[in-house]
Amino acid sequence: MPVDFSGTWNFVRSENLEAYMLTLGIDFATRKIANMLKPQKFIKQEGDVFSIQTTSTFRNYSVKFKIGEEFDEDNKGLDNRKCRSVVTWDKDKIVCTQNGEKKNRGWSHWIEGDELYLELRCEGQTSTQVFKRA
Ligand code: VLP
Repeated sequence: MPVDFSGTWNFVRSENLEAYMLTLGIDFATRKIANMLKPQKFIKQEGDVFSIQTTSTFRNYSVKFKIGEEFDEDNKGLDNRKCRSVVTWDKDKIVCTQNGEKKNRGWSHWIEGDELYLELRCEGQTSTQVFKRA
């Protein structure tokens, strides 16, 4: 059975978000707010088509993609840099490569038990976020 990411996921904890945001050039005030947030993720997976909505009291971010198909990503409300992104399967992980100005930028999602993991990568910094199924 292939993994199904669909569902509502509530923030549990994050690691190293500050360093990740610094590599993206996020300003001081925004970082202070972002570090306090407990975002929710709403994921819809239909075959190889995904939509991921991240919501918070501060800002929201949505992305839609099909596995293996490149798409333009604007990162609006995050660092606002445009990327050419693509998501692929690596066993039971989905792995996004965000090609653009920042080197080695991307993220991965996977599930362990009832927890959703998100690893955010940019230029040698890695931040991990953990969510629990609502
Ligand atoms: C930017 C860095 C905080 C901080 C400023 C704004 C949206 C995979 C992927 C969907 C993400 C989440 C990015 C979090 C980076 C914070 C506003 C936070 C709420 O998720 O699920 O593409 O990239």
